Amino acid sequence: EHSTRSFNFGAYHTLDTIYSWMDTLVAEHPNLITKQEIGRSYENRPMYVLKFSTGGSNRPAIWIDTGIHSREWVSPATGVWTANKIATDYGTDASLTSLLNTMDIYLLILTNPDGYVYTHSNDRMWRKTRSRNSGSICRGVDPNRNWDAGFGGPGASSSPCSDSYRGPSAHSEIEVKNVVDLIKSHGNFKAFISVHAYSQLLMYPYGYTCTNVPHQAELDSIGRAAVQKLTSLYGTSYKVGSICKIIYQASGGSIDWSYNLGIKYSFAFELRDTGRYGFILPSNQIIPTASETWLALKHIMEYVRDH
Ligand code: ING
Ligand code: ZN
Repeated sequence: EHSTRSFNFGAYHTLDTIYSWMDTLVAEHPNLITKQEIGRSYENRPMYVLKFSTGGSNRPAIWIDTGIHSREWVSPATGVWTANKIATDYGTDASLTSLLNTMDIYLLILTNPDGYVYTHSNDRMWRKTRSRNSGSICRGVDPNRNWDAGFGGPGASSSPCSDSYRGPSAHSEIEVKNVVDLIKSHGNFKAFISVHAYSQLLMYPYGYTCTNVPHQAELDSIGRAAVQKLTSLYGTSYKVGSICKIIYQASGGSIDWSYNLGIKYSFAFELRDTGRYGFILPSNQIIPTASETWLALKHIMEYVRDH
């Protein structure tokens, strides 16, 4: 690809294609976007975060990650579309422009690069990382059960062969540790948004307990307003609630960790659909999914900017 204009946002792409497209996007928007390698995966693939910034130093920032679970292909596909949307709307969309005049956006599109490659080469339904587990022939850890938030509690497995294996210790997965280190060393993230599929949900903490977080009412009302905007585009229905109450108890999740670190505006999306196609969402739904999700993301980001 030699121009982001010729890139097909309505198709699923390999890691190599997404990584080279990122270089094109950065090259076309050098004053807005930089690419930072936050570390390497277990199999030594670089992990690239796109930083959207118009200046300043260590401005308050929004974190968005996609693709933490490798089979949830519409998530990184939405990440790619979203990166392009931010790049093209900056300077024309007044609200996004004002946001980027005071805040930075960090977007990690392929949070689980080894798993993503494996879903293309071996097993389309692979969810976890690809790390070796000592004493087991089964590979991989669920990277959304590996964070230091209720780690080891209910809603995660201690069995390496399980799809929800928590790993031997919190942050054992280098992919998780790389994100933890970046968030902590930056120290000025105001929102942390993790994008999964599928079920059409917008969730806030906690997953490891069904006890309400102190900011439950505020997060719930932000979530409901965000979903109202999402639904306004094509009528897609979403539910809003805490992870534990709306989907299931799950310990060691990323947004519980970010919330407990002090990042109040911590949310997780479950994108389309509700199960008809599930993880194998047809590619003609990528752009509609990303377009409606953008309205919700923008609502959350604008709220964070204004509070
Ligand atoms: N769902 C998420 C999972 O990791 C979730 C739900 C989100 C749990 C955030 C905990 C925190 O199970 C999918 N589809 O992966
Ligand atoms: Zn997931």
